Amino acid sequence: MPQLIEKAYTPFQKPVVGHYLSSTATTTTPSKFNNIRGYNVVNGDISKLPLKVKTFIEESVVLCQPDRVHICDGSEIENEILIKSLLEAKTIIPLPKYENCYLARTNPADVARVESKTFICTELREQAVCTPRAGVQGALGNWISPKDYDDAIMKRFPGCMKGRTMYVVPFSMGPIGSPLSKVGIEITDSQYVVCSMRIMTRMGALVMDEIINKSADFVRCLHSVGTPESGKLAMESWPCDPDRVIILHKPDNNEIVSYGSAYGGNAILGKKCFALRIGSTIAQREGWLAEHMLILGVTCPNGTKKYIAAAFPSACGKTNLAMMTPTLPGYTLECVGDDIAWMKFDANGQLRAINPENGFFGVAPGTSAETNPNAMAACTKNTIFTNVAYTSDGGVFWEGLEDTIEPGVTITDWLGNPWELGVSKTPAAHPNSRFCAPAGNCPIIDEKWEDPEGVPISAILFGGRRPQGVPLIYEALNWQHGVFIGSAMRSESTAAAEHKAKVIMHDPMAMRPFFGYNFGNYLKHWLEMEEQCDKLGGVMPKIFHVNWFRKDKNGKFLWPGYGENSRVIDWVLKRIDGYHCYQETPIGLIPTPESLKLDNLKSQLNLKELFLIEREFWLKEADEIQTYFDNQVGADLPKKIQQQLNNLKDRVENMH
Ligand code: OXD
Ligand code: MN
Repeated sequence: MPQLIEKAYTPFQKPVVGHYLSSTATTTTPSKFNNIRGYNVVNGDISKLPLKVKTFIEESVVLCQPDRVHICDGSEIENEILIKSLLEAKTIIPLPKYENCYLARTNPADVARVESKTFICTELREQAVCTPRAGVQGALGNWISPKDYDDAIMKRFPGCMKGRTMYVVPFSMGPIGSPLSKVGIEITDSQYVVCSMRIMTRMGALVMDEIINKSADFVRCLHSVGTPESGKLAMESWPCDPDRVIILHKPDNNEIVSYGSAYGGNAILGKKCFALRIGSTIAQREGWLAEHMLILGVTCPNGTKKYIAAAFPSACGKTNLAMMTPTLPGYTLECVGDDIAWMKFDANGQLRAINPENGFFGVAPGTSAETNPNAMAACTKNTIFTNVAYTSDGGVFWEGLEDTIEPGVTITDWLGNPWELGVSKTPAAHPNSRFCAPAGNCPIIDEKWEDPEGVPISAILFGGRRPQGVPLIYEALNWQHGVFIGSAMRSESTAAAEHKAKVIMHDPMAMRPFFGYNFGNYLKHWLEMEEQCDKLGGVMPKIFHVNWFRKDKNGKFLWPGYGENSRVIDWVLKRIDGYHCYQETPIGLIPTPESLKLDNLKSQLNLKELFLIEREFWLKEADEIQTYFDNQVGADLPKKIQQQLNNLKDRVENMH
C-alpha cells in the first residue's frame, strides 16, 4: 500500500515537542532522528531500521514522551525480563501449579471490549458505516471524522507515556512470509500487552527483518494505557483511563490508535483492530475475506479430510467447536484457529484460509475437562490468564471448574476477595475472563495450521445463540442465500463487550463489532466473491446455519452440544460430498431424519422440536430482519440481499 509511505501521518504532525527531544527535532525531519538528544533507546538499534519505521517511532516519541524506548526482539530473555517486571508491579501473580503461567487482574473498570468507544475514521461517514433511518441510532459501527480523530488523539496522547517505557512491537498476522500474512508494529506502554502480543502473534526480530528486507509495509498501531486526567491511577498495578477510552481506526492509512484500556481486543491490537477491522478493509481492496471465524479440520472414518470455517459471535463457543472431541467414532478433528480467518482464492478458485493469530484468547468460564479438554491442556504452560479466580494451591478457578477443587483448597475471586464454593453469591471469575495461550500448545493443533498457503475451505457455518425457533442446522440454497443468512444472523448478547442485558441482538456475519467499512459494501464484497471464484473455475464453499442453543418450553437445551456437534459436522461433510440427504423447508435445507447420525446419543432427543420450523416464528423473524435492514442498512443494502429476504418471506407465507 504505497500511499502509506507517501501519505503524511496526519495525527502526529502537530507541533508537539517532546520533553526528551531537542527542540529542533520535528516529525518532518526524519534525517535528524539519530541525532535527537536524550532519546533513550534501551533495547534495539534504531539506526538499522527503515526510515518509515524510524519515522513512526519518532512521531510516537514526540507525541507520547516516554522515558525510554525498547524495540522488542521477541526473545525468551526479553520475555523473562518483562514478566519479572510485571510480577514486581503486581500486575500479574505466578501460578506455580502450571509451567510459566500467570494471572493478571485488571482494574474492574477495564474488563471487556468497549464497542461504544470504537471508531472508524474515513473522509465520508458513508465509507465507514451505513446510513440508518432518520432518528435511529446506528448499530453497525461508529464513524469519526478526520478532524475529530486528530482531536481525540491530541486530547489524550501528548505526554501520555511520561515516566514509562515505550515498547515497539513488530508482529506478523499469519505465518511470517506467507503470501496471506500482513505485518504490523504496535507501539505500547504496557508490558502486559507486549507479553500478550508475543503469545497472540508472531512477534519480534524476524518480523522486523521481514519489514527491513522486503520493505514490507506495516499497519501502524499506537497504544497507550493512558492516565486519568486527574493524574491519579485508580490501580497502580493496572494503569488505564476508563473514562477516556477510545479505539480508533483509519483504514486509508492502515492505522490504529488505542487509548485508555489494556484489555484484550482494546489493546492487543493485532487481534480485532488489525485482523478484523483494518483487515476487512485491506481484504476488500485486495479481493479476499477477513472474518470472525474459527477454522477446523475434520477427518472422517474413510480418511478424507475437509476444512470448515465457522462464524459465531463472541463467547458463543467458537473455541469449543474449533477444539471439539468428536463423539462419533472414527472422526478426528483438528484445530487451525478459534477466532479469525483470512480467506483468499488460490489460482484454481479454491478458497484457502489462514489463522492470522498465534494464540487463543479464549473465554475461561465454562471451559473445563468436560467441555473442552484441549483448551484446558493448551493453557497449562506459557499462558497468561486475566480476571479468573485463583486457588491456594497455585492454580486457576472459574465457573465450570467446580469439580477440580481439592479438599482444603481455598479460592480468591478475580477481585482478590475470598470466595467460597456454594456460598459466595458473586461469580468467582469475571464472565469475560480469559486465557491467553500459545496455539502450538493445543494437543490437536492441525499439522497445516502454519501452512503459508492456508487450508482449503469446503464449508462456512454461521450460527448464534438462538433459544427459540431456529433449527439445529439448515443449509443455504446457494451462495447468495448463504450471504443473506449471514447478514441476518442474530444471537443472545454475551459478556465479551459492554452489553449487559441478555437480549437477542443482530450480529451480522458475527462481525457487528468488527466491520472496518460500510456493512452494505461488505455484503457486496461477499456477493462478488462468487464471481471471482467462477472466473477462476472454482467451487464456492457451501454455507450452513447452526444453532446449538435451542431450548424447550422448560428452558432446557434441546441439543447436548460440544462433542455431539460432530454429528452435525458429519451431515455437513455428506452435503459437501454431494449426498442427497436433505429435505427442503422455507428457510433452507435440513437433514432427512435418517441422514443425521444419532446412534448412541446419550441424551434423549426431541428431534421434532429441534428441527421445528414454525410459520409464525419465521414470519416474525423475517419482519424483524426487514426492520433491521430498513433501520440500520437502508439504501446501502445490496438488492440481491433484499431479494433473498423477499424470497424467504414468500416461502414462509406459503408454508402450511
Ligand atoms: C474475542 C471477542 O475476544 O470476540 O474474541 O470478543
Ligand atoms: Mn472473537
